[in-house]
Amino acid sequence: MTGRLIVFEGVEGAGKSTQLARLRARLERAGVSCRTFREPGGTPTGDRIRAILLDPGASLDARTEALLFMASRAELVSTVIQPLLAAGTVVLLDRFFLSTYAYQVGGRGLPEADVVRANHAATGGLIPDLTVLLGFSAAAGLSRAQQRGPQDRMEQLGADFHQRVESAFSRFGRIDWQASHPEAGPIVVVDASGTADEVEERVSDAVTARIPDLGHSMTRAVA
Ligand code: T5A
Repeated sequence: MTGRLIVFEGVEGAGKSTQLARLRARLERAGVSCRTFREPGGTPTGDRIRAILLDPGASLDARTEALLFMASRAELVSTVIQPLLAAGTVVLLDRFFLSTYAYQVGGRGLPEADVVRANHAATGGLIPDLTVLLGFSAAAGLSRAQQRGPQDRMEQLGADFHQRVESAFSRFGRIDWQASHPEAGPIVVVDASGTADEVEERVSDAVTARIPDLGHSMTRAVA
């Protein structure tokens, strides 16, 4: 089995963490070696950057914010993800650079070309094998996230900001957008409405269709 990078993306509260954990459980039942990480974070330095980025009391310029997300990413990619992929591990990642495109370009309005260039420096050109983009409404996702307790700095940014983020994620699902952004790799949009069990089945089907060897492993484990 070769290493694979599978990314989960979507608006706040879309169910990324829930579905990532469920896919990991399915893969591990199938005997697939698998690790999970989230952005920002995943390394000691990244976790400190995460604390700054999500601190509701922090005031950050939009460019500072974008570069901090990318600094966390650079550390995670070079010290953790690349070695794991080289060792043949399947890496499941909760958010990657499509989040920067959605939040800092779509939401904040930073110039896309600048962000794409800086992001390339952060990732070293690493392209996910598959991005599972959970399609969900920002309003419904925020309401789920709010039920968990106090809002973090990004959640506090208001309905208009999060609507722009949702619109950006919708664009990323389009074939023409993907054709003009080859650095993003293959993206599959999965409807994230319904129960967690229903979404899990859709995610599993999508991964099986796009990465057949992983799908066959999961199917053999169920049979
Ligand atoms: N960000 C991140 C940027 O601005 N730029 C970047 O480059 C990057 C990488 C990260 C923040 O940083 C921003 C985006 C974010 O604002 P985070 O806490 O990691 O912060 O944020 P989220 O990824 O949004 O985490 P959430 O936990 O809010 O969302 P998830 O992971 O999508 O949702 P999940 O699975 O935790 O589920 C949320 C709740 O809904 C329930 C769960 O049990 C949970 O309570 N749930 C369901 N309920 C009913 N039906 C279902 N199908 C359900 N699925 C889950």
